[in-house]
Amino acid sequence: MAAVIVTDCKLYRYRIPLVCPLSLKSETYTARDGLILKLFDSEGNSGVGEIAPLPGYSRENLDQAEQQTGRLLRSLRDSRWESLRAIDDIDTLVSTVVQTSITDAAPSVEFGFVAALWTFLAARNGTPLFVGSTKEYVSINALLTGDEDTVLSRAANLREQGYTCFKLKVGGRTVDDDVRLVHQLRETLGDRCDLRLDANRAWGINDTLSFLKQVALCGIEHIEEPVATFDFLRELLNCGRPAVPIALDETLVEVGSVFQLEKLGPALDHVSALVIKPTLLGFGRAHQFVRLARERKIPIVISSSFEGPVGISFLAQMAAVANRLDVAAGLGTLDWFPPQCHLSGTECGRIDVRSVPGIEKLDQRWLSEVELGD
Ligand code: OSB
Ligand code: MG
Repeated sequence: MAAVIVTDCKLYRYRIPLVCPLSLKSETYTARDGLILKLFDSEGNSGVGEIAPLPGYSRENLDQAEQQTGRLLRSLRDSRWESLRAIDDIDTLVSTVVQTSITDAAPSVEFGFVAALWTFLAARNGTPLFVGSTKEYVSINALLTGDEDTVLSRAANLREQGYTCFKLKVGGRTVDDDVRLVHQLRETLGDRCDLRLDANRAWGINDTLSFLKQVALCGIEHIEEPVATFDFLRELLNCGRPAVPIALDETLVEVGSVFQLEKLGPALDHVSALVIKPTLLGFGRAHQFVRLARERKIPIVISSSFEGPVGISFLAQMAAVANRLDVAAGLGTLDWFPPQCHLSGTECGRIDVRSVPGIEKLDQRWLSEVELGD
């Protein structure tokens, strides 16, 4: 097999207008900005990856990501991609990437590079992206945000369309209002749908215990990140099995490694799911958390950071192989994007993973090529 696999690359900036405003931490956005990386060989094979730091969540901003990507591409071009030889499985890909400077890049940059390399290799070898994946579809949860009326009417509509898993953001109202909304939502959904909650670390221990007790009979699959700090989390999990199963999301980004997470000690036994966001963690660290979850038989929820269709379709492929059973992925965020960006199946609560759509999902007018220089 030839040692040099990539002969050319292109980098694009995109700005995709959103169909409804996206409120993140302190700001509201009407468009999503990011980068698309494309790799080519001389035989016409190509791979594509998305690099889209999320404002308020990623430590790197888009300008930094773009500069890092340009530097990496130039240094890899100089080494003529010698370090990236024939790679045929995910562990080899990860360990090969670790030998390059890609591994030191910001998480969103590393994730986009791995996706581009991985889709490139699959195209060149004519193999499916993740060999061993037998699923045709991955279920996704609908994300419910906004005021009570919006939440309840959207939930009813999406349930009609075929969604069977829903995730409600809590923590932005009083505890009493959140409790009431969860009960109303359960009534709207009936008892055949899965319902997840996400508090994004809104509460202290007392509010959390009070909330969990009051929704304990609502059949909640899990609640992400109820408490504000790692120490509170350990304390909560050490109170015994919580009234509602607990899932970790921000904690994984904060601790950054399996080693640090294991400092939860026996409290880790009371964690019911890991929500894994590869754009925020980087692919390598996401992969480590996937392995930990598999070892411990904890369900894995591969989740988005509001990537566009290129990023989401790669994440859906990851979700298809992460769990043995179908665990709904947190990939319902294309609802914020124009219909052209939607992936096949998303209209009824799942993503078709038999094909991996690429850059053709993006309108030319949203793209501008970045000059890479010498
Ligand atoms: O709080 O889980 C979150 C997206 C970006 C940043 C933070 C979060 C999210 C999501 C993604 O909720 C969608 C999902 O997990 O269903
Ligand atoms: Mg979350």
